[in-house]
Amino acid sequence: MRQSHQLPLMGLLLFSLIPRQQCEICEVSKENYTALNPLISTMINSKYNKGIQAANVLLSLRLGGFLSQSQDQQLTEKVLLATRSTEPSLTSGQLALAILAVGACKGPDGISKTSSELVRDLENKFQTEIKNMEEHDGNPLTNYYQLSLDVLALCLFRGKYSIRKVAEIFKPGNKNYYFHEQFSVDTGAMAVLALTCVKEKITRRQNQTDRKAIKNIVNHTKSLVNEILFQKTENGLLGNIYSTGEAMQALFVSPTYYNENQWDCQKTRDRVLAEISQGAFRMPTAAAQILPALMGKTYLDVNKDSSCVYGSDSFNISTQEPVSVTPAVSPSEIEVYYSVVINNQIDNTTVSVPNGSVFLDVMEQAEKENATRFSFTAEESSWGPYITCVRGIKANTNDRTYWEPLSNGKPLSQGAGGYVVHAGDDLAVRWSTY
Ligand code: CBY
Repeated sequence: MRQSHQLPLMGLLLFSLIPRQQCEICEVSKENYTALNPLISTMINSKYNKGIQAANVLLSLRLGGFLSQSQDQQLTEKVLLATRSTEPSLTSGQLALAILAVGACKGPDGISKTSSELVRDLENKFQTEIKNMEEHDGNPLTNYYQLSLDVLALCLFRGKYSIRKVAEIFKPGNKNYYFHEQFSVDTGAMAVLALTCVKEKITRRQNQTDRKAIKNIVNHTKSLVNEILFQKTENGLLGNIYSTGEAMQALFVSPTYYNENQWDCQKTRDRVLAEISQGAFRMPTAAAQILPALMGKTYLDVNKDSSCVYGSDSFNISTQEPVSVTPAVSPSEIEVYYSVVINNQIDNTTVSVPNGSVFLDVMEQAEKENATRFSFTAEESSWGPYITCVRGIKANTNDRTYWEPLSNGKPLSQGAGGYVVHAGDDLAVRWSTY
């Protein structure tokens, strides 16, 4: 064959060799980076009183290459200090996130002594999660989102875990993927990322005995990808706006498990961009979880580069204020109804709060007026306050119980610290099982 004929053929061959993954990722183009400004300024300008909450943000900004060297140093120190000082009380997923964040961009060999000690601690915490499942009807200490983070961090940073156990516990259909029988897209997405990491690692090892585990893991991943796609909404979101970022990452890493016509990545991306401009991501964790996907990155890229790319001055963020769409608090007061619902017993009251108040303010006001009937405690989570106990009754993961906040009979789609109440709202916290 003459060379001129060979060239197009070679081109065709090369084209067919380009991994399909390339076609599925639809990151925001450089010209549109300004659309990401609100996310980045929200993350950089937050205070992070509890340093561990900066882990998600550090991970995200590092993956995107948005930090200057000094910003990187500051955030890393914050995360490390918080991790070291609170390590025994950290949940497994919090520790896993800290390891991912601190180890990001360093490469698996570049991790410091501190990080490898943290990896050992994570191995223990993961074991404790599994032991809890064995002793409490399959319920982990935390949840499958955190167990997935654990496996991901152990897989990326040379931690020890049993591949067989992973293949066994992450079986699709397991109750831990569901809350109220509804598939949790966040949880499924994180599991896909973890399982993909494990699969890639054992495939490279070419160990005969791992064959069966690989087969199981591939099948689990396929099912989870299908469940995620099943939660695609009319407007392009995967689950809801807060699960979409991580679900996009899950779909980026598993392009061979679905057809091109099953997911319109551009539509999803454009919807997310529209929501950014509406202020949906004014919580740093929300911003942190959406940013990597918009940059075409996934948590599996955490140790792909051997050094961090530091942001240049062209990305000037410090001058910008975080987007705030909270309505200006006017001095006027509004009245809302508030009840505590325990089985069939309802205890209600009417409270008056300043216009612009959030659900938690209502709970505090009710408690102030009657501490016996409306006492409660909340813990600060990376998504804001999480209600742990009302009238002395405590949420417990061993029996899948929790306090469910409702507005006009519907579960809140945001936490108690984020949901702004309206005059006449019928608010409640209900003792529930998920
Ligand atoms: N992170 C975690 O461990 C949390 C994992 C997560 C799947 C998480 C959502 C997803 C994420 N990206 O972080 C999660 N929620 C879980 C596991 C849970 C359960 C917590 C108990 C357990 N087993 O660990 C539970 C009880 C089912 C739950 N979430 C309850 C709630 C309600 C708040 C309850 C309370 N007592 O305060 C609430 C408000 C829903 C409701 N009305 O009952 C809720 N969650 C919401 C809305 C959310 C979203 C937050 C969105 C926002 N803008 O505030 C969420 C992102 C998240 C946090 N939950 Co849960 C899901 C979503 O909408 N996409 C790891 C750790 C290291 O940070």
